[in-house]
Amino acid sequence: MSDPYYITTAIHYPNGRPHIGHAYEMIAADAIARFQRQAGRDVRFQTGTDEHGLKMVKTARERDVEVRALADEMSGYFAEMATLLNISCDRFIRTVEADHYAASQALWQAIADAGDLYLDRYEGWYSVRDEAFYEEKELVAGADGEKLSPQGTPVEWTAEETWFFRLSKYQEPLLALYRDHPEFIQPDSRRNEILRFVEGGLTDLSVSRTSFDWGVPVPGSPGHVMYVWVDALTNYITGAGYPNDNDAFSKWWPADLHLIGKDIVRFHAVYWPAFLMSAKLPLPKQVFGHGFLLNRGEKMSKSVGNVVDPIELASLYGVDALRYFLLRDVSFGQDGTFSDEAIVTRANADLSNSFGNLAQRTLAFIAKNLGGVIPDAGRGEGADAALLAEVSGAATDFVSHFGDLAIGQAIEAWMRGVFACNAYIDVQAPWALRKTDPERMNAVLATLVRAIRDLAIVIRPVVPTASDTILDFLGAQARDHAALADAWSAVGVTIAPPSPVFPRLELATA
Ligand code: ME8
Repeated sequence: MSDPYYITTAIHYPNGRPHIGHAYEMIAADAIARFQRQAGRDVRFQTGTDEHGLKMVKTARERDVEVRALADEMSGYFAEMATLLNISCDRFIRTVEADHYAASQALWQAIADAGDLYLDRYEGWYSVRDEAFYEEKELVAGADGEKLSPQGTPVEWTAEETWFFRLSKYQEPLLALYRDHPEFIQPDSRRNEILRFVEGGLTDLSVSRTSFDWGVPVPGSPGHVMYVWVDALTNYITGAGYPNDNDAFSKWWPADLHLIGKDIVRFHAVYWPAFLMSAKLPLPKQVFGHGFLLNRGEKMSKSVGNVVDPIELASLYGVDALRYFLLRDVSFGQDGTFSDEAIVTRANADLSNSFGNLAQRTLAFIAKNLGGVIPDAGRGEGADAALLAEVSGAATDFVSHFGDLAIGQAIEAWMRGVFACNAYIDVQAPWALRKTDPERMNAVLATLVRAIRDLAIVIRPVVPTASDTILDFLGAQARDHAALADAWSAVGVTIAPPSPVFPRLELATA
């Protein structure tokens, strides 16, 4: 039976090449998508690029290229990055695509039909970098006394005729949503921020632009294009088949999870549900605002020159090591810091020295001493059952923490299983048993093979390539969580001499 699970990332502005923050979000969403697939869910996973708006227009102007050419080029880098990082998305959406225009216009029409749009003159502060309007009271003063957005970006005074959305009408329904569904905005710290913002009162939102034309045309209103956030948010329903594919839409919508960064929670937790309420469409089940990645504790910015290219990091240290580091060391939901040293230290400690070494020495031992044939369990002892129980407990804890999006904790639980295996192998010393008690040696090896298989299945959403390599060595077919409870044994499977799956990393020097 199909049990759909629809997960999305934010769609990224292709006004420059992707940076490590974009990679982080895709990797986290990918691990969640893979986890849900292994848990037996029918998963749809969408990521992509958000190509309209003034920010794109201005960047194109600065570079003296056509906006569409800029979008095509940069979007290509994001798609390339997704492939390189092993992102298992079902659709990489671009907001310039025809079905996305159709979905945006249909949503607009539904909101208009609800009587929630009116024409007026907009005057106020706008940040092109954030593509956001701010009220005077939200602005902060910069170093030279200039006005800045609460995100620290420049703002400019804008005045034009635009369509307005009656956001104020949705203040109470939104507060009721947050109250009745505390899980709607997570983590709780972000929920509190949004609660305070909405309790402070909502003003109607300017949702079209007339000063430029790089956007989705407003139906029946020549000269107006949609405010970029209206069409951007709509990407989530475009990908689910809105408005024409009813089967797909009823299967995938509402989304289970919008995974986004903390700077854009307001758009997802206030504007988006309000648009959907107005159009009488179901609301997503959860918006999760992850933290920001900092380079050695510092915010990354072009002017500081500390923006890191994720492709370069992946090519230096490997995709799996990078994925593992980001998901293990950054407490999911909070800001986290990275450095080459931290990546190398973590990957070597957990992957090379612990899990990799466990798999390598067990499989190489079987290859060398048993002609690669995985032995029968032979004479089992209490220690064997105890180890398998510990590994099974670690797997259960992993699944439960991961399900709650406590990803770092989930990985810690998995490491407990790895440590238990390494302690067991040292105590049981199969290399000594080879001469003194080969039957007992067989039992130890069979136990280890079973434990390694289960640990490889569990960590697979995080390090998919390495886990599959280990499982291939073992001739293990099933890779779903259901397999953890089966009676699998690899008795009689012949393994080739393995090569290290997690090579020891050296710090790259600039
Ligand atoms: O905001 N660490 O696009 P974007 C972690 N197009 N995440 C980061 C980050 C960092 N240092 N920097 C950015 C947009 N992000 C809109 C979204 S969705 C309908 C439209 C995250 O390219 C950021 O929080 O500026 C966001 O979730 C994503 O990268 C894309 O950011």
